[in-house]
Amino acid sequence: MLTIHHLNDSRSQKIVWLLEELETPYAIVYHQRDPQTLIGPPALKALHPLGKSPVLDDDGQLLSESGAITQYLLARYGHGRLAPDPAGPAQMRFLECLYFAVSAGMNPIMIKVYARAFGLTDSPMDKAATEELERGLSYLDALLAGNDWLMGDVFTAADVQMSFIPELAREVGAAGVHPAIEAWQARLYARPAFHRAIARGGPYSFAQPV
Ligand SMILES: N[C@@H](CCC(=O)N[C@@H](CS)C(=O)NCC(=O)O)C(=O)O
Repeated sequence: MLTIHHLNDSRSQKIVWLLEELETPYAIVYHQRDPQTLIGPPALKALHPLGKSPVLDDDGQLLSESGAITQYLLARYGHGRLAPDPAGPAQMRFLECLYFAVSAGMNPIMIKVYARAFGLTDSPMDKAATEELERGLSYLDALLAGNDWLMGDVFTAADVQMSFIPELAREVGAAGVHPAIEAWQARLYARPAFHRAIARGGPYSFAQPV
């Protein structure tokens, strides 16, 4: 049995969404952020040494890290769906997107989150992070220009994972103007599985569904 440990208003929403796209049965254990600090609750810290959400429980085995969870779900429950042929030409771009969404794409966002928390907004570090984030968003915008989805005309798990980057960029006040990203977001938020995931996962303030 699959269980997802889900923290409100967090990237674990992407895993709930992926599970809805895969139409795989799953249960949710809900965790709530501290309203002041936004930190996850002690139960989440006790669950896994990394103490972060999401955590996937598959028959008692725990997996942290949303990128790893995505790859695991695709390999174990995807049956070829929501991913390109691993031996085909789209695999390089797919892997790049999956990893960018949890590493280089998130790094400047997290720097800006910490800059805000520690009163360092507009510091040289914060400005450097804004520039780096803009470089990533411009790349994403270029990938999407003329395409419905990151892999072209096929929706994949990379679209789900990557959707967090422009959402968080907006949250830290550095989304810029990127028409292809905005058009892609409208397509993402129109997906029935996205709405089912919101219904099950709870309110998600980072998206502005159309
Ligand atoms: N690289 C990890 C990051 C996980 C992460 O930072 N999760 C945040 C929510 S988006 C969290 O658990 N925050 C609560 C806390 O740090 O206590 C992933 O992609 O899963």
